[in-house]
Amino acid sequence: MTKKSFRGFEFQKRFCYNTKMLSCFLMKGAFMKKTFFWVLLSLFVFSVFSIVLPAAEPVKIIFDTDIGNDVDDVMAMGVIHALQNRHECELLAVTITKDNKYAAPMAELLNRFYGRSDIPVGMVKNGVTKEDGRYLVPVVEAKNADGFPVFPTVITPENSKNCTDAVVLLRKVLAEQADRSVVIVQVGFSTNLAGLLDTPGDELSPLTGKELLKHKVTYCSLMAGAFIPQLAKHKEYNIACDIPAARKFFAECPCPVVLSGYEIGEMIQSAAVSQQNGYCYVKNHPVQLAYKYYRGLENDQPLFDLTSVLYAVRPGWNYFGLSEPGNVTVNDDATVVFTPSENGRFRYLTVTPEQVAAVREALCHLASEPPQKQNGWVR
Ligand SMILES: [Ca+2]
Repeated sequence: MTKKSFRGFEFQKRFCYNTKMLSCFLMKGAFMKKTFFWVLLSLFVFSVFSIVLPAAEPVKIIFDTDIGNDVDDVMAMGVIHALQNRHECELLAVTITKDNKYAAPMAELLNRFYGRSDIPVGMVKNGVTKEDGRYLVPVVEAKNADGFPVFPTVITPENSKNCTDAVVLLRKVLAEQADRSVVIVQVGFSTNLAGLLDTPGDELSPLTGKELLKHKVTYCSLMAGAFIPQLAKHKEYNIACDIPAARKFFAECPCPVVLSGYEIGEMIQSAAVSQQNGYCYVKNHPVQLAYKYYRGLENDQPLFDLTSVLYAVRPGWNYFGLSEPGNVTVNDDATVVFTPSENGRFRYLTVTPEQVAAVREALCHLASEPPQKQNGWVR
């Protein structure tokens, strides 16, 4: 190659390079413009939808429980706390229908374990099922090798009789909430809610208990009754333990009620393997310990109460089907009768085999999810 042809080649090469750079620059500019356009459009759409579709508010829950009888109440509290970690619900209060001095410490112990020791706990007055049951005493009284409690609590078996009356706490919490903003999850007896129905207006609220239920509560999610023909004679425990309260509540409750019947929990059982392995992120886990004393870690457990929590917080997730509306009457022998009615306030849950699998998976994960924060009281 001559010097001249080399220069010509160099010029050609440089020209090509400059042209390439220029086209790159122009393309980059176009790309930048395009990107900028899409960013602007996304921001616009986002801001419009932020105004039109505000973020879903957490579901405000009151958890009314006979904690200390079956262990599913304990697991249900684990589910509530896991859903609160996701900002899907807010636990306003726990009200207890098991009249035992270890029940309120157990509820506080769980709230404290999940970092929410300030949630108020109310105790039933003159309630039923006074016996200790299988797990309350060994969990509440659990001690470390140094003799200190594994799960220290402010409410103790000795002072739990001084807890706020559950009916008073229901009135107080409901009075403080906006209209139609609360879901009551009742997974024990109807003692407290029947008591609430009887209350007149007072210094907490001019509204009667019935009016508080009507105005403040969106609906009640109950684990109670049985709704398949094969269980027509079944005397479901939550009804049978306080039949007068159930009859009163079912007859007079002014707000809608969704029922998880006995058949739902029976169909949806936790896997024992979840209990054996899912809770091992901490040396002493109160849910696992209660399960061990009640059911034994090698055994499966029906997830009765957990289904009522799941429906209350995620009603639109297609975990369950719903019956047609109707009315429910409670017979003297604790059996229930559902009568379809267009204007009925009651519906009950149904499940397909596919839904059983999905609900079991969701509940096993949620019940065993680690707390987001701990307050250092678990040793
Ligand atoms: Ca229960």
